[in-house]
Amino acid sequence: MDVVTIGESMALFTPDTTGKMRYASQFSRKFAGAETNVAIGVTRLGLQAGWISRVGNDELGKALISFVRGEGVDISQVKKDTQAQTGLYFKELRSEQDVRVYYYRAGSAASKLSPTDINEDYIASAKYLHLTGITPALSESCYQAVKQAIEYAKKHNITIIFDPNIREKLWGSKEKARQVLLEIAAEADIVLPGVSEAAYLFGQHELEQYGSFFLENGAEVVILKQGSKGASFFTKEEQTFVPGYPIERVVDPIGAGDGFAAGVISGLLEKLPLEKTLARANAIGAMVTMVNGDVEGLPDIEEMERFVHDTKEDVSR
Ligand code: KDG
Repeated sequence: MDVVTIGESMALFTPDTTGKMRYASQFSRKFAGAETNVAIGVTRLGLQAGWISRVGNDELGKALISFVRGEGVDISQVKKDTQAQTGLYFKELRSEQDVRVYYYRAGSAASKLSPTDINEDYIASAKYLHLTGITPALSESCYQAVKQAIEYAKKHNITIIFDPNIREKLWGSKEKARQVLLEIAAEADIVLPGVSEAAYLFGQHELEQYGSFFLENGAEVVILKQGSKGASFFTKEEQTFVPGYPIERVVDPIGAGDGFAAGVISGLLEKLPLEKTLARANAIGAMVTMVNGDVEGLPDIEEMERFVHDTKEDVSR
């Protein structure tokens, strides 16, 4: 296994029309969740990913497992819960600039994840453990499951990559969110915050300072995402900005950060230098925004290379 991830995936419903969702009567049903978005992203790039989770033993849970398995992700660590349901998530596209999400996931099967769901051998079989700040926000037992996974990863020298993915709707209090997210960031080797997430965790500062704060907090590599502008990486020795790929028409921005994370993981596993890794991550993040759905725009290697090549051609013409 190249990467193992832990978290909730949900059935995603999107109105077939743009505008206020209250007027929508036709919806498309897809599946999404930050961690499976990343697992699917790295699988499309030719790597092996595994997903640890729980789904309801219901129709949507069964369809969700089939979908993720169909994308080539290992689902051997996904349990079907007979006591709780698969969570739901609605994505309202009011306009291209105004996308809103609504969760129906409190008490879901995935929120019942606990340390007993984390198999030490499975974590030890991976090169990377991918974590997001969403999972510990779901419940106390999910937070404990994440801590258990970190303990196993440390024991077996598995690289931990952490995306804070702050979802205020899931955290009861900002203080609690900050405390838990900084605690996990301190355990991670690589952290992937967005600028607004860095500001949420450390207050308003210059971009360069965010790099230092996360390094001082314990990370070895900090990758600060700056949307379509690009991203910067910070290590103790170096800091570099890598420009992004501005997209003329963003169809759906949700999932771009997960595509970016998939690009980072695949670049690092291919031993690309950090600058090339970030260029790849920027390209994949941009490609995800061009398509409706969290995972539908994730490219394979050829598609990604064609996108990068064509974009460069456009610039030089
Ligand atoms: O990053 C995209 C995710 O936000 C989306 O797939 C839903 O996992 C999700 C969440 O918890 O917000």
